[in-house]
Amino acid sequence: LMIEQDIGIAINERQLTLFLQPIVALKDGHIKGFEALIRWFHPSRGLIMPGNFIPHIEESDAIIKVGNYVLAEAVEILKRLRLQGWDDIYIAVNLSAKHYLTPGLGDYIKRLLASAMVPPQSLLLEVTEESVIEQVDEAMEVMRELKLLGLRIAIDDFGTGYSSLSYLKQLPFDVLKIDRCFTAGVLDNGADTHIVTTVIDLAHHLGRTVVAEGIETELQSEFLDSAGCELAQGYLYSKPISEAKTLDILMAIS
Ligand code: G
Ligand code: G
Ligand code: MN
Ligand code: NA
Repeated sequence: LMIEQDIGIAINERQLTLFLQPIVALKDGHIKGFEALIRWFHPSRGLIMPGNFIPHIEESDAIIKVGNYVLAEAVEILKRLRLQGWDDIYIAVNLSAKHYLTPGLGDYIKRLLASAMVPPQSLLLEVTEESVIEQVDEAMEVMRELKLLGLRIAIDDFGTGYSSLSYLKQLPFDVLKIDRCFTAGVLDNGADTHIVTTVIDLAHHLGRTVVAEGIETELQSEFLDSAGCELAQGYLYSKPISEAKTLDILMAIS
């Protein structure tokens, strides 16, 4: 496939960039972290969004290359943030199932963090329900290894996969991200209202933190805060932005 060769070039020529979307505390609006979302600035095809290339490489080794690049870039951004005094901001990185289950991931991340002198708590790894449910024993082992390193783990797009509550109870993740297909209707769809409040309560009973995704209105934000949700992300606060812009935002609010 053309795209796989292009990916190698894209990495070498640094055509891949991380945009960052703020994740804010609902109680006071403070930025706690950023989700890293990849962008491909292709010299002839222009901007390619992740939805238009990640799915094409997800089963190939190219996804490992991209994932390792994203992890390295995220750690570099964390290092730069720390140099400017932002040492308690975290970055969340999306990991594909194949990459998550590839041996050596923990060692790779450990080396990146050590050489940048960034603490493991600053990195949050987002994995989808699917990655952990399809090979649950392997996934559990990887999760334990990553947790031992001090990394934090989030289950992304929660509610869209085939999550079983028994797995949810067993897996040692830290953060649950409620997919925006539920938060979108939280104020006008009775079923979504109940799903969202129930998921928040369930996560809290298991000792996890909740991030609501896709928050677009003040009313959604107020509802989630009153439902006990700690963190939120969405266009209400900010779109994904460049690293330079994140620094502007952080300066403006401090
Ligand atoms: O940035 P955008 O809103 O287009 O993101 C679309 C989807 O692409 C996200 O839901 C996310 O799952 C995926 N994605 C974005 N960046 C990355 C990345 O660095 N690695 C992987 N595996 N997926 C990503
Ligand atoms: O799948 P994942 O949750 O990793 O990716 C987040 C995706 O959701 C990105 O493509 C991002 O651009 C998009 N997104 C982030 N905030 C909002 C929002 O408030 N509304 C909508 N419609 N999309 C959002
Ligand atoms: Mn995500
Ligand atoms: Na999501």
